[in-house]
Amino acid sequence: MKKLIITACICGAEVTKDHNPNVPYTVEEIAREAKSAYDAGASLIHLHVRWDDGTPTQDKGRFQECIDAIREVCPDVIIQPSTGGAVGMSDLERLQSTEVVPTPEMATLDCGTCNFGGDEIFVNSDNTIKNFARIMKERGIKPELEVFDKGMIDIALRMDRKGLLKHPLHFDFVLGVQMSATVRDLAFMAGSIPPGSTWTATGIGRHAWNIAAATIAMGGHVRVGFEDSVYIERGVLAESNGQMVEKVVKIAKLLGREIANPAEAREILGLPPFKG
Ligand code: KMH
Ligand code: ZN
Repeated sequence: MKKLIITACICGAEVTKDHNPNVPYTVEEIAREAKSAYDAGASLIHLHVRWDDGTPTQDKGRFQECIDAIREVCPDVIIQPSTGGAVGMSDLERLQSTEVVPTPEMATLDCGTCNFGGDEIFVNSDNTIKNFARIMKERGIKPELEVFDKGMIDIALRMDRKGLLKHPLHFDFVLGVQMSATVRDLAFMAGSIPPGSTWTATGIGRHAWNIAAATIAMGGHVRVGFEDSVYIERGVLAESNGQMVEKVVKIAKLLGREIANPAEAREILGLPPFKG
């Protein structure tokens, strides 16, 4: 089995300090959380950014500041800006995170529209997805194909047939937002992608640890962090993203799976070696 890539989704766009006071907002807090995850074994940082008051933003300047600050303390980590942003943002706003310098190695590409709790709808029309995919391909950015239900795999594969994606494809299965966070659904997702693709999975909220354990056993890669869950165990708030990554490392060790460093993660994902 390939070594395990751990992605830390350190910030998100929806979770707040009211949920957990350790959720990062400022540039310093974001860099602190990235370093805690990196030191614990994360090779990839999935990045959203905020203004100091916690408001989510896709502002290019704010992304640049946060990425520069992360780079100072995590010299070789893979940084994957979100192009999902927060519900309700325009496509142009969302794409700003791909305009930083140097061009990101990866970015997320959300592959469909879904319910996002309460009255919220996360909108990704076919034309949005096509446009984002085309721009990422032109800029040499590897998309992480964000999948909230099986139909989104089918949409991604349609984009692939139009020549908008470069192989090997990399998927992220998000369980517990739209589709259920069950091992049955996880296995169905993992069995529905083309051979040679790589995949990461995350379980939202209390599902984080079951999905992490199943994913490690199945040979997938794991995402954890404040974006997806604020608890380290039932009723206990996590102190940091690093603490959550440490827990994944422990589960992986128990199951005999080694952890990938950033260079190994790049090789597994088919990314070119890091130039620095
Ligand atoms: N915040 C969600 C609306 C992504 O990063 O691409 C979208 C999201 C997915 O988090
Ligand atoms: Zn995200």
